[in-house]
Amino acid sequence: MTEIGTMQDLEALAAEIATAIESVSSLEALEAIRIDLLGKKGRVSLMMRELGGMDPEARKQAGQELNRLKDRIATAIELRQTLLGDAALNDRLAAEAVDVTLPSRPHTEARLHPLSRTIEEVVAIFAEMGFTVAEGPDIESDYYNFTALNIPEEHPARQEHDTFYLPPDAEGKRKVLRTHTSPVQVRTMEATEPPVRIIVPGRTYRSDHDATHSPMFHQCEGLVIADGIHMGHLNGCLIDFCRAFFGVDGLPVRFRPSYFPFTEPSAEVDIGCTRDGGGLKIGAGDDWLEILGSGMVNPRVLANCGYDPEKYQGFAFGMGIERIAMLKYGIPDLRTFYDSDLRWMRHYGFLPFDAPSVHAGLVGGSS
Ligand code: 2U9
Repeated sequence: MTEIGTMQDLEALAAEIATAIESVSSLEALEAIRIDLLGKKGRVSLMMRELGGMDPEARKQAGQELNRLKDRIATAIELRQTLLGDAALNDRLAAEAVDVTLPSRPHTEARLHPLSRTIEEVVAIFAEMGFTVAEGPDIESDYYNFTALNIPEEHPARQEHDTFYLPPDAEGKRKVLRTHTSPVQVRTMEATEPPVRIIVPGRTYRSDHDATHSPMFHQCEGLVIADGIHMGHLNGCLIDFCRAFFGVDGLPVRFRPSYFPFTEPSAEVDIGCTRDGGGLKIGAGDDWLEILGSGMVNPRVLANCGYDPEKYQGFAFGMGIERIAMLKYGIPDLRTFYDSDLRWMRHYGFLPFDAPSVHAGLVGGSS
């Protein structure tokens, strides 16, 4: 067993330790010194353990001395730790200095396509009126795309739709790329009981390609069915929609008689505008611009879908998304929607977190 040294020995030890601590130049080396002295098997800890074998008077004296030594060592280590820590931080700050004169990183924020934005806007307006969104397949049977909608074989509307047909299956039946989103309404009616209040945005296909037609385009259709629905409901709903979509409170809206096999009577919906020279101004003037097709659902279609036409009535409408997006955002050429041109997207695109809000004639409007 080692003897605890005299007070002079402890003083000498303290001085030696102080020198060692002051001359150490890294935090790691300082930690090694701390373990060597104060760790479980450290020199001072071992000396403390020897106190147990001493007589009480000597133990008291040596204990005080050792505790003082321990405190001095701990204080010296702490002081050195702070100094070395500060120095290390200063070194890092000097090495990692930010050069504020460097040019910024290139701007890579994405944009939302105007078609996606327009669909979001249309859906937001109808959602406010209590509609829910319904979707269905792009590839459809002849029945859902035509027959159920009162467009039988040899009906001239079949030619007007310029349909893309898929190769015939084993039974000789040819599926089609849907020419409108109406099959989704048929499927919804088959699957649910009235009341129905749905909006159906989606891709549609017609074999047509020029400055104002694309073989793939987007439609948004709507359907409302319940007991007692009449043309006044169609009127109010579509006037509110036009005013909210174009953001003009008193926007003139007119209903012009038309024909669709799936609605009877049918009406096309125009909004007031002015055309001066090449320009178009929506909202006022003595000219009209077609926006939507609409009508009361043909009783034959109700019956085809399993609803009793004596009990339920409804209205339906449809619009071309490209067309209303071009009008609202002043996009002159339909074909540019599908060019994937980033400069065009930077110009016509939308910031993705700028969600559409419903305005004019609905929430927050003054009408
Ligand atoms: C069911 C019953 C009725 C949907 C309707 C229109 C009028 C219409 C066109 C607008 C421009 C298509 O994109 S466009 O070429 N659509 O005019 N669509 S009523 O009527 C339905 C649909 C489903 C069961």
